[in-house]
Amino acid sequence: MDLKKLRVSGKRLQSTLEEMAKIGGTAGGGVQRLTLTDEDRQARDRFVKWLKEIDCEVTVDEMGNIFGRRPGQNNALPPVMSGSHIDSQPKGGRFDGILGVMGALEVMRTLHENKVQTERPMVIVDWTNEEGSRFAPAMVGSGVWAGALQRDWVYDRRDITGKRFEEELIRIGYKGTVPCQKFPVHCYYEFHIEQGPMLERQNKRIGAPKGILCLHWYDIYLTGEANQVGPTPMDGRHDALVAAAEMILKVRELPGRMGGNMVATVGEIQNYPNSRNIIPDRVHFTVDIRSWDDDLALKSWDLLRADVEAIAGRHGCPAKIEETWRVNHSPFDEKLVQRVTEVADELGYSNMLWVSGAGHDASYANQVCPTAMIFVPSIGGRSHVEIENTRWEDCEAGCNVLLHCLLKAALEK
Ligand code: HGY
Ligand code: MN
Ligand code: MN
Repeated sequence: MDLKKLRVSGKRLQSTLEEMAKIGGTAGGGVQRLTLTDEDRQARDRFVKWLKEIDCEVTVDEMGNIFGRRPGQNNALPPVMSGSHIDSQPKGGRFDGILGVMGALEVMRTLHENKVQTERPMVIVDWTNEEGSRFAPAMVGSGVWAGALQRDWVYDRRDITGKRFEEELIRIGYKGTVPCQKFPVHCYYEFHIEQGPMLERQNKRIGAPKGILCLHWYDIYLTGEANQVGPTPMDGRHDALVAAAEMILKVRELPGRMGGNMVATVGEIQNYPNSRNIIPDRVHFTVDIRSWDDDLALKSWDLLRADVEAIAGRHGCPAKIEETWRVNHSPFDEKLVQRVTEVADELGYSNMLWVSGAGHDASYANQVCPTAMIFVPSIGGRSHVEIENTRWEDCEAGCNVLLHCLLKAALEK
């Protein structure tokens, strides 16, 4: 058969995604499939069932990463790998992560039904806890696999209710026995929505990111002094929430102070005791800094840290600062990136080079093997929201690019 003519089934990809969107589906049309919850388990079980239907050998490692392996003619060769994540944000979208896992599944289904024999074995992966929303930090499954994060440190992470990562992994039945450690991989492609406005603005169907920004995550804990709001004079208060508010504005000003080329965000905050007639005495908030320039990001943190300490001192609210997690910016393999644009051209899809502001497991895969990603447009540039949406024809187009990028790689001796 002329493999160049091979195409995925857009209809089957759509129905697979629609079926997955029902697991943890929210009233607002998004999904809530937080990592290591029952919804995550249900989706994992469904994925494993589908892998077995196409005769993939399924393994689960000690971080709960699920690998589905399709043999090639020469199984001694390192495999070609593709995947993403099944977990979602608390009120996330129906495409973030799951498109990459179901897209890779659709590629394997297409090869299976056409009895395509590849030279190399092929592996699909669902990485555990890419989002880092329930258990911080993000991308821990791929991070431990790549040797960048320590398994036991991740095992001890707790969610906001105090539940421990390892116990939740055991509870959903996905703490596998296979050691979570890197193995030789020929190359890794990740298919994902852009999660930004650029492809739509430029009217391009396929994005080929040259890499991913660095992601630096910090946690700041402030301790003030609670008291009755009425009798307590304004001066002399140790109001942790006011201190936090001043710090949060410093985060917002940071990119401007650094001359741009970075973003900085406070996305999460807890305020205690959070009662309208008690001066807050404890606040926790997060800081997310991203840039293509790792040093700029680090310099910006030095500035911000000094601001936090000065404001904390002024309000008499001592700050405990956790430098929680850093992953460097990840420039992808140029030849693999070029293959994305070449395949898109061959298939007649408009395309452009880009850079990913969103973090992905590809950041860690890139530390182990040649890596690249394939983007499709996010309608309105929205993501991490229930209205996250991508046109089905774009999902199909991106999946066809994934099919032929993986096929070219899997036919390499
Ligand atoms: O934070 C990110 O960009 C990804 O969604 N984990
Ligand atoms: Mn994602
Ligand atoms: Mn995400």
